Amino acid sequence: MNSKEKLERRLNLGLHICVGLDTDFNKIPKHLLECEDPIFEFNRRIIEATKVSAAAYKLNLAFYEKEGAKGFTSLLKTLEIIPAEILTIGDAKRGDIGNTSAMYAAALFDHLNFDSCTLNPYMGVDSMQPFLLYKDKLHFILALTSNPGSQDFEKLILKDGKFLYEEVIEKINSWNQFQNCGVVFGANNPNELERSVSKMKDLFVLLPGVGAQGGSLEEIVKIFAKEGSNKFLVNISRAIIYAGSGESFESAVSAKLSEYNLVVENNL
Ligand code: OMP
Repeated sequence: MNSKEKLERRLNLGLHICVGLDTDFNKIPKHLLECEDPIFEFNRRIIEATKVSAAAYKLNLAFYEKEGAKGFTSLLKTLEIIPAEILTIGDAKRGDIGNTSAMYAAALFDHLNFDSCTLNPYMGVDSMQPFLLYKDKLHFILALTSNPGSQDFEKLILKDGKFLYEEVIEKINSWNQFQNCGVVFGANNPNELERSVSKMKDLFVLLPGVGAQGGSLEEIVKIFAKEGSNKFLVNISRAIIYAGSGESFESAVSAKLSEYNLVVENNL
């Protein structure tokens, strides 16, 4: 099963929430700190509590790199226990000159064996190509991000009146010859999403920004439902993984995911 098939299977089951394993050592419940590898143990319990109804898992590499060599071990161990049928996203927003991008791609796909990644398109097509040549993987490329600074460049208006992020979406469509491209679109930009959704119908859309960043899941789902598209994946990290505290935090985590899944179901 390639990455696209993995994702499609879950989306076709009505599962659209990607659990973000952005594990911050300082936020791990105290009773796990005695374990040999608290980050891995926290992730293991989150995965157990969510694997039936998560659409995917996104691991932002920053949270693991921050812990040095130990963090890298936690990352590898976590990837080993994610069920093979669930899409994994390596979020490192890569993109560099071609030969460097080839190394980044090999690290994410050959070594870590992620199913997909996030990419920053600022350096243009040759910085994306080494990734896109991994035809069986999925590549989520930043268009309009969820942070306030998205105004600085992504919202610049080009000579033809288009926003820069709209031009990026056009480019991503032209780079999608192997049907292995996706777009990253901040969930807290519903008006812009409404304008762009029809231009992304051949692309999987990864939407971070619900939960801690305040985006409305309901609004997002309604926009895709109106468009008749189910190619969307909403990433939620902090609001799910830190939903509980204390010894039985897992039950709060699984309840939170069910709550979000219900919002999706009610608005599709
Ligand atoms: P929470 O705000 O805790 O749900 O985490 C959001 C996750 O999505 C983090 O890993 C961010 O790095 C990532 N993200 C954004 O928040 N905004 C974006 O525009 C793009 C991403 C991303 O590429 O995943």
